[in-house]
Amino acid sequence: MRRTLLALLMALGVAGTTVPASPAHADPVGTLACPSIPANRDPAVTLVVYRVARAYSANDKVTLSAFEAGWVESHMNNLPCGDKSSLGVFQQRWDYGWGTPEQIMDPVYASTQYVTRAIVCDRDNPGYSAGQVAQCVQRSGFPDRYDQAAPTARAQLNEAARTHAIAGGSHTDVTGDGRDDIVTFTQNALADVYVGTSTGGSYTGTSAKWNDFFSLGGETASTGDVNGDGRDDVVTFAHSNTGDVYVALSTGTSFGAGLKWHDWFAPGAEIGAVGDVNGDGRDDIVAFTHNPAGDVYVALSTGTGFGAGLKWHEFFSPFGEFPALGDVNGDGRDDLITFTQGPATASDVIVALSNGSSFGAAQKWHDLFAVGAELPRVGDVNGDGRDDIVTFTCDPNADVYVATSTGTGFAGTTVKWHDFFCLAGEFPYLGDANGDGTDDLIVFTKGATNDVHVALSTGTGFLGTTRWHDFFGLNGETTL
Ligand SMILES: [Ca+2]
Ligand SMILES: [Ca+2]
Ligand SMILES: [Ca+2]
Ligand SMILES: [Ca+2]
Repeated sequence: MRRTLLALLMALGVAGTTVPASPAHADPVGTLACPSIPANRDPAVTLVVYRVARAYSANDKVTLSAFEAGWVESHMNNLPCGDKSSLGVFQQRWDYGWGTPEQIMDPVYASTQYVTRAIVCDRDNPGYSAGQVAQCVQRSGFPDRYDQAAPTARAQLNEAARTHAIAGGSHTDVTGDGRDDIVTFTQNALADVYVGTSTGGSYTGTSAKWNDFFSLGGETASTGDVNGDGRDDVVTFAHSNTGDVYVALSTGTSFGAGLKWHDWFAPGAEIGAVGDVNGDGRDDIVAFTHNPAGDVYVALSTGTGFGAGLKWHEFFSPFGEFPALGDVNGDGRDDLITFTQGPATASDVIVALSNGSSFGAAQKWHDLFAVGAELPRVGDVNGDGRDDIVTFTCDPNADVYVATSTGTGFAGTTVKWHDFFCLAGEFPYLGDANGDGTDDLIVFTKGATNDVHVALSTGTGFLGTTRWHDFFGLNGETTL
């Protein structure tokens, strides 16, 4: 995409990397009118817009305004063309100071330009509607179109938020002492990574920065032991135009420099995940295309990089489902799990077991779990070596349900293991916080308090909730 655009501009006599301070004349060269605009959104673009807005802590109105503007300008597509010199999802003009054509064609850059300006517009004009904020940034000749797009924009915002929330679980023992720690990625312009290390009864370290430039807005940040030294490392999927995957290895007290371990994996709106699918002790990367094709690709870790991406399954976790990885049968290899997340009549949990070189046939392991908007997670809560499934309602009931793996299915329907954990807006996760071999509940409250609460597993339930950290994982950060 980038090279094509640049070549076109060069052919038209424009140096793609040189931006004049002001338009050379009324009808600048380098214009490519769009023959047509796609009828529907590109989910890769909506996800980036959502993630960038979130990383900058944009409020709901500003985020909605970005979806209204993107829908009106491009139907949420990264257009390499437009009216006059307009380009990209927001149809920004390189000859009016929005950046170089290459920058504008990077959806992360374009979204950052939009969002940072919209935040200022909203702050200066608190009475504005979302559409008026969009107009304040876009300065369109058709100012009313943005608010008219509100219903479409809201639906796409909700869809992107849902996709963004797919994080089934990953190991976070970055010090390698057997206790899972907590990690937060700011994913804003600073792109810092902070760690709170478990003492077994609390997390220590406030502002303990382990890396100062890793995982930008729009990327998927995850964790796992990719080199098999017993310490969990950080991994980020760039998606976007590049499909790069970067790793920063844990030294036990910090994460080293970000290194590119793959240059084309989980591009666009694909879902990236980290787990050891061939059971060699090194975590690998998995990409769910998460589209109607539902393909699943794997790139195995060599200890210093990820090998070629190979298809390990033909149809698993299509769009709308919640994919995850976990060793559900306890053979040391991570398997595929998907939560269909329909209504109560269609909330199945499907598994495909790893044989070390591919994933087998899909099997239904539960037929009523993680209904609708619940947040499912995968982890070994009873310590038998097989990963179980946990779901958080994250609503005023704040219930936590568990179904434990038998090795051939998940047992237990509406079995509540905790009845007050994770409210709306909070982010739940699993990890063995005290290192006793059972995964415990962790929740990042964010909001005004930024607390981290833990409820330890007894193997048959979770104990009362206690605060393990009082300032970790702010709004907009990715916490694991
Ligand atoms: Ca490691
Ligand atoms: Ca492996
Ligand atoms: Ca397995
Ligand atoms: Ca535990």
